[in-house]
Amino acid sequence: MNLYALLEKGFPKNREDCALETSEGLFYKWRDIDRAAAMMANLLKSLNLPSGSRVAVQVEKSPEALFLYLATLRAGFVYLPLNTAYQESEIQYFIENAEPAVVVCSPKNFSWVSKIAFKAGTKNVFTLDENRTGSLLERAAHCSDQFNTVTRTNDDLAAILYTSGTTGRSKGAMLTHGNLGSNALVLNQFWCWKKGDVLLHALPIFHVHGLFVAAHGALINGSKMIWLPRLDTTQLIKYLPRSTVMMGVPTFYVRLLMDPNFNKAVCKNMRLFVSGSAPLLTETFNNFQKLSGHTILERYGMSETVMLVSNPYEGARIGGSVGVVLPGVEVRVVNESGQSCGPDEIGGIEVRGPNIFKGYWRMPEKTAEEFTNDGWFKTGDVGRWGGETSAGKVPNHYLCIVGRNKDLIISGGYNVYPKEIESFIDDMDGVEESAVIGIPHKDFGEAVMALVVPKPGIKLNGQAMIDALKSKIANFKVPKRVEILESLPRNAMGKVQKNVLRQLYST
Ligand code: MLC
Ligand code: AMP
Repeated sequence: MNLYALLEKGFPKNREDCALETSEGLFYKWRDIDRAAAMMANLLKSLNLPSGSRVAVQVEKSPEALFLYLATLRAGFVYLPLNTAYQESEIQYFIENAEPAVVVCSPKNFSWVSKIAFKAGTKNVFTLDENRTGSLLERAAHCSDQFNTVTRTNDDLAAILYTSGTTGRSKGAMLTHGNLGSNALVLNQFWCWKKGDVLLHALPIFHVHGLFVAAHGALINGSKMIWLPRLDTTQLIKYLPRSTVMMGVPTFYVRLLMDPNFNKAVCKNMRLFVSGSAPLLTETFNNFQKLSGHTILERYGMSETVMLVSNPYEGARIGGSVGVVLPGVEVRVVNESGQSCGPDEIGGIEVRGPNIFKGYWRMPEKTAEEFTNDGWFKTGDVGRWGGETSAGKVPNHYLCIVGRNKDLIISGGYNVYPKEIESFIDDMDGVEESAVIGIPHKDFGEAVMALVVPKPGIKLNGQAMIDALKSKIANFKVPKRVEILESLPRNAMGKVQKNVLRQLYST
């Protein structure tokens, strides 16, 4: 079934009800969503695109950006969201790799994005601004507001999400209508979405968390969303009293705790705070419980799988554990010989289920590598069933994430692969070699740090390197700290000892 049709089944009978309220004081009804998605779907249809065409979108968060996503589903094309922080070289890679038939960008980026897109063979480049202007809406305004949602099977592609690669460039995770629909239905039940729920939405909508977990959650339940362009704790505190559900990365909770205006009264109508995308510190979990009276529900998932494991809505939510396996999903923790680990034994996390992606876009070999012979997807995360956390004994059917066997940094919920940053640094003048590591950061959980060795006789300036990187890569990937070293520590095999560096710079 087309995912849009599934979501639409949850829309309230009365399409005059408010579906979306913005911090600018705009109100959108369910009927407005339906009409806007129909007009944009008609525009896409009028372009006579081949089946399976990708619609790549790099725009600021706005209600219209959400409607564009829904229109793409409705018209049966494949949505490809791109982080607004991505810069030229990053966008060039995604467009060349995905070969989208349509690119939608912010008007301010049109000149360089369109150049890249036209060069890569894209025929249609539209603009969309956060203030409801741009050529996409101008063109859609001439289209009919009636559209028969295109039939799609569960196996048809709905979206491609690029996730950074451990070795090379990013890989496009192909998610189907069935992957996303099954997960939306499971979460609707598991988190006990109710009539009258209001979702406070402040996450970006170019990732799984903001788009597929949060927005789908509200849409499939016919629940109103309060739509904030970004995380701003003053705005959260303003709207929390009128909300019942909020989802955020751990930084959301760290920042709320630091705000003197955050208290129990602000949360009086809330029933659920969800955290995910990065580890939630037990300290944040406990302090939030004390200050707000609410127990954060932590869950675990990834771009390739959507949601896998969650603390229960009813039942114990345990700090330091990501909870129990979601209905319909299978999770196993395996040791190096591929055998299932017993309780308290650490191993690689592997998963199976209707929510697991179809594979990486045009990378059959990479896809094959990431699946076991018996069809389990290797997450690259390391965990254990049960065991002890600082909160005490964890039941054996609860999963704890203890680390990653992929060289990945998660900063404020965004993934950064050290190899990518190292290659940018190594290309800079005067650099002999570099090592990029994650160091603890009180706001972002982890922060990117670079250790750089200059070429003989060259003096490098760390701050100048940071400034230069800012114009090349997305800001969240730019190291917060650069240290210049004479050499990098290496083991007997000549491999850089990142664990030694992490220990050295972790305080
Ligand atoms: C912004 N900066 C970051 C950053 N976000 N640096 C490191 N990590 C981040 N996440 C940069 C800014 O550009 C700025 O740089 C400086 O850090 C301070 O910025 P800020 O104004 O404090 O940041 P802010 O705009 O408030 O953004 C922080 C944030 C945001 C945490 C709210 O990053 C965010 O919304 N993260 C959510 C990511 C997310 O949705 N992840 C889900 C992935 S899906 P300078 O140099 O200009 O000072 C997934 C699967 C799953 O993982 O399980 O959900
Ligand atoms: P992404 O590739 O952006 O989808 O990020 C997915 C990764 O985020 C997972 O593989 C985990 O490493 C991490 N992750 C998501 N949720 C959690 C969580 N609750 N605790 C720890 N790590 C998490």
